Amino acid sequence: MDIDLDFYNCKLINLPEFGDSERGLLTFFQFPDIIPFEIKRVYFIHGIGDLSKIRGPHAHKDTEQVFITIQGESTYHLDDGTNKKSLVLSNPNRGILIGSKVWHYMDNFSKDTIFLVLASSVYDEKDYLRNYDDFLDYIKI
Ligand code: T46
Repeated sequence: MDIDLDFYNCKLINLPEFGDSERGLLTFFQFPDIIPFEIKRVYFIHGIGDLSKIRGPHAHKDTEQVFITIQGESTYHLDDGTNKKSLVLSNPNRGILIGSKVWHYMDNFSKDTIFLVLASSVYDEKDYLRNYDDFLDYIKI
């Protein structure tokens, strides 16, 4: 069951989990019933040596992404140009869908953090809004 995140273009997604603490847990995701877009790209962030650093910030014009903190902890900050929300993810059975046109960045990592990202498009720098004022102008269109 998805959990209402109550934030523009974003959603919390519960991933199915099978197994137990002896054999280990199996978690999966697939399109279309769990991930709401066809996955065109997967990347992951790991080896964060300086825990004061952030990833992002930026927004995407079209790309949607699901972030899963598969190990450790990370805080996800969301901003739709009017409202802001931050939430901590630390369980690999939960993902956050961050839709297009949402300014976002991640911080407060633990030293073992790995987060996996599923994206709806292949990498294209033209899809990025990396300047906050450009983002605000873009969402007015
Ligand atoms: C996001 C956060 C969490 C590629 O060549 N292919 C890719 O798929 C990606 C994601 C990046 N790159 C290259 C582009 C840059 O030269 O890897 C370098 C670092 O990427 P970037 O500067 O975009 O890193 P962040 O932390 O600003 O953002 C990345 C993702 O781009 C972004 O979508 O949400 O991680």
